[in-house]
Amino acid sequence: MNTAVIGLGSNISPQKNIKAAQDILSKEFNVLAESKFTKTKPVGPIKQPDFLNGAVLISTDLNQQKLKSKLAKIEKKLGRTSLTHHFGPRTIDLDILIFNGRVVEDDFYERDFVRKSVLELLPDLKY
Ligand code: PH2
Ligand code: MG
Repeated sequence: MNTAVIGLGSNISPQKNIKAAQDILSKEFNVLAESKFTKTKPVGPIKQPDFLNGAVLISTDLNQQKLKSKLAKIEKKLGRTSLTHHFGPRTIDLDILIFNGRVVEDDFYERDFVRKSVLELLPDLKY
């Protein structure tokens, strides 16, 4: 069994889309804990609305690669398209931040709000 922290972010109807993503994640995975969700200023070069960001801790039998493709399917279901700009607005973004206690996403180091959500779920994480 593996554990993972998934980061959630949205700045298109964020309340609605974060709620929808939480509901799907709860159905599809064993959700062990959820962080607080907070409004954050957009990171990156594009002028766009504020985001709602947070994270959930799950356990899963899927390996990291399979988990990633399952998250991509959920993103698609929630209206994300391949045209979504790397830094642009999005209905939902689901990223694996931590897999089995290892940081696997640079946003953890680069974005304070990401690190804060993760440490809320895994206060003893070594990084
Ligand atoms: N995601 C982005 C680009 N900028 N800014 C905030 N505050 N939160 C995000 O989740 C975010 C962002 C692209 O993934
Ligand atoms: Mg992202």
